Amino acid sequence: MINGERLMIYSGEFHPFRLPVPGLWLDIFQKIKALGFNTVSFYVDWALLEGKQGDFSAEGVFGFEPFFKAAKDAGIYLLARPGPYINAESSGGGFPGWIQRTRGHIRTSAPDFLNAVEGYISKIGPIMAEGQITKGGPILLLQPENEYSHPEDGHVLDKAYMQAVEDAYRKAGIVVPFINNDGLNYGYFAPGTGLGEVDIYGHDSYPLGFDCSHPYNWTGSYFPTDFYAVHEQQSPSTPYAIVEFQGGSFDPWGGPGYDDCAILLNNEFERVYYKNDYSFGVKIFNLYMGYGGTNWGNLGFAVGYTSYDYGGPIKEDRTVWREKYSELKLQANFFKVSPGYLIAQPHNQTNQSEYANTSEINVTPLTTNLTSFYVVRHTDWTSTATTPYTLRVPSSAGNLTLPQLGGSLTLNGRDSKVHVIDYPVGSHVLLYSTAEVFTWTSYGSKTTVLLYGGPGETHEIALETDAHPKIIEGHIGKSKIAGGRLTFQWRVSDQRAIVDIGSLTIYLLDRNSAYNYWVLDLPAEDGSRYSKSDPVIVKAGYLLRTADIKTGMLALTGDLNATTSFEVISAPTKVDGLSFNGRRASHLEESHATGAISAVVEFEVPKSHIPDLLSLHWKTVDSLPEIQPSYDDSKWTKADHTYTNNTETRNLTTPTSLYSSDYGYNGGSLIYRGHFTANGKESAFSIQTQGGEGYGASVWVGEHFLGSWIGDGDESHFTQNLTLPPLTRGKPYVLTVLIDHMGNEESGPIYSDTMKMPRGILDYTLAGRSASEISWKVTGNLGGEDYQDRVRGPLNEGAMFAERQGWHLPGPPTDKFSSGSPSAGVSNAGVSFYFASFDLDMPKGYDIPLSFVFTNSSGIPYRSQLYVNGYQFGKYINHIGPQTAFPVPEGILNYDGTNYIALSLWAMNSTGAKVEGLHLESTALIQTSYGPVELSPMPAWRPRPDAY
Ligand code: IPT
Repeated sequence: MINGERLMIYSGEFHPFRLPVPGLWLDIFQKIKALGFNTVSFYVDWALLEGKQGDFSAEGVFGFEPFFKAAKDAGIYLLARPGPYINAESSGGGFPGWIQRTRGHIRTSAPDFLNAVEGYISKIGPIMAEGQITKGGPILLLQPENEYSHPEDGHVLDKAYMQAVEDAYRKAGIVVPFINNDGLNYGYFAPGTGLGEVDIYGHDSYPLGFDCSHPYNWTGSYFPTDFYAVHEQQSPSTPYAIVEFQGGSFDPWGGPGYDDCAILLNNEFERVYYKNDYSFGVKIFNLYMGYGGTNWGNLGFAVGYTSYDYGGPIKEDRTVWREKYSELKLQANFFKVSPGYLIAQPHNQTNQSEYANTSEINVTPLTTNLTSFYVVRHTDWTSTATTPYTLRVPSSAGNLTLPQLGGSLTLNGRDSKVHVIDYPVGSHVLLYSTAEVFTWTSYGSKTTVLLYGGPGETHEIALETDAHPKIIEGHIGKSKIAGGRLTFQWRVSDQRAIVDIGSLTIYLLDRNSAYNYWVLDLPAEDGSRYSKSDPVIVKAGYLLRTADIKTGMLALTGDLNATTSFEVISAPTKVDGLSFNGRRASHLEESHATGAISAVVEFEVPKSHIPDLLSLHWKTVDSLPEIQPSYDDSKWTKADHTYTNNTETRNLTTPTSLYSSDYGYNGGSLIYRGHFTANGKESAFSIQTQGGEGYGASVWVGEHFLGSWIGDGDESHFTQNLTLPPLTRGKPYVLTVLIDHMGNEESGPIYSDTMKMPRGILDYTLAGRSASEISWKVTGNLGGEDYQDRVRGPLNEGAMFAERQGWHLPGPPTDKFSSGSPSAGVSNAGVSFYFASFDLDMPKGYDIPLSFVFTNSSGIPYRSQLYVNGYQFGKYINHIGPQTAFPVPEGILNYDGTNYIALSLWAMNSTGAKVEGLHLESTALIQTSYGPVELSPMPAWRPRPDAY
């Protein structure tokens, strides 16, 4: 119950830290709200807030107050998931790199780890507490930890740790219920289980897994059939909650790409798998992800690349034209108007042959004293067959075989339906509808119902009435009026039909047309968009965001991608005027038949100019001065610790630790310098490095390039056996090792401590010499955990010279640099940086998302980082991929001013590399009410006197 109202929590996941533009948060919330969802679930990434232990900061793009405000403005509740652990394909699963230095097992009550956790919660807890609904904020629920479920073999869960996390949140002022996210329905921490128990039990489920390379293949997936039965055993007193259900998938380095994930987890997946979840009576339902976003600035874990599009309903560029977005609108709206669902008794999925006339069809009922819901799917849920069936179900009018007027229903391929029996709509009751209910409204004496079906399907409804049907538009098929009951059939086509039956108006739509209808809450009197008040239904096009009615004028806001005809289908009060995005529609039509008003809104193609990147005036600098004899590393960190705490995943095998986190370097890239004096007999150098999946490493002795491990996307560590050139006896030499740090691993299984897998040099041998004869220095980002850029956070910068100088920031001192384009590139192994700036003057009133696109015909091994106004928004690996297009949101890009880009080019073999093609591309042209988008803070370059 929320403020006295019983709600199904219908939620999508969205991570503000993956869209570092607070000015766009409302955009995402509105796009989720427009689906009929009421909630968003979000993680907090500890690693971005406490880059150094005790130095916590949640300001600017990492702030929460604007996130809470945007949620409230949209009328969205929040489920807060602040960790400490989140997983989430984030570096370290959300644990800061310095956690690698704790001695005890992570995710246990080991004192130094718990101390770190309590320190964090003492900071994040009060921030979350301020956002709770009890203080007028949007937060309804809080999830402590995440999937605290999988102990390593030979261990048990440390329940005292879970309890300590909860205690810390309560101490910080959290009063809303705790919900957990069990890593499948194991029943851990359900109410009544003692230490660590939560208020509401919940679990996650990803039945199709995370391999998008066979996007049409559903076999091998698991298909849950017992979720409700298990829930009744585990947590009968709490609403059934799936805290993460699969909404897409992540994709690894070298993977097939997110468009394939969007196919694997498409609208058909939503229909079959989500409806299966409804058959279990799920009441708290969160889809992971609703909007994925971007792993900008090294925040991701090693396995994943920059895009976190996730194949979700809202694409990374914030567009909403994936069909899976529209499908969700049909489903979520149904539950908004079906309160019976919340009290319905789910039935067992087995033994359901009694309801359908064929065993190919599985039917699961949910029943109440009045209404029942029948969830229909193929028994073989992967089936693509077209299966005719009839349904035999009990009703208030006795047992019925549907359809009643002959013929059969059909299930077309990967589909699932919810058929309703004795379903109230206003003061009417549908005896049944085989077509699915999208929504209905009831105002005064008039009730409007929207039903939909798949193309070509036959559907049938019946209701008790004496009224004769009046066809207002289109046509229907067979009908029958007898004994006070009206029954009629129709065949679904893209020609809609409208039927009046007394005070009831029924719209018969095909699914594709239904996608164009929007159900919008009107604000309550106090302006709140949490309004449970009566919505308007409007047929429009691409997106509607908000609706208001004042003195007969319906004011809509939203987005268009084409000239669109608007039609007001239902409104609680009389509407005789219409405005869209503040402009009044001049030519209103009023339908004689329905009384609905309509208007056409023109899409106007704006003038816009997108600069040609490669023809900009580029400047370049060498960014590997470290290999030059004159280079001075006296300010570097000495890698001289003979001891490390970090022995969970391997024992230290070098004389001093060369683990980057032991020296405070936790992301981006790493450079090591190993000093030794030659005896002239060294012939081979072998070195084992570890940077995480997708990483690579290059090694020099002096200026002489020894070789690279270019990486293959899979290996997280590698041993290079390198041949040395003749060295001169008695002469000092420096080995320079550049390692890509791809982010830390996650730490799912408890006691595995995989997050502690070190980054840097694991081991080395200089043939004929003892290891201790090399003395090492190390650097990562300038300052390490005392990071320089407080605005863009602790992980945005790496070890490269130009980064340490801060030249990736806006306005670098390019007058000192030479001219040179990334398309010319370099002819040796090494690192160069390229700088350019350009102005944008994008038209107001439009959303024109832009991507930076690399085009290369060669597979030459190189790595590139793209900085836009100082934010690292791309890590491109030419020979691994798959990502070539890097969306950068407005707000990071200045659409009305100057933009600075910096590009690193790490050529990994001795013949060099070049960026053959790089261009800016717009991925959509949308006329919108949204904007202007406030720029994220983007402080410019200032000299860094301590940089080396
Ligand atoms: C689940 C995590 O809770 C979530 O953070 C994310 O990592 C997701 O997986 C995959 O995208 S864990 C579940 C797959 C066992």
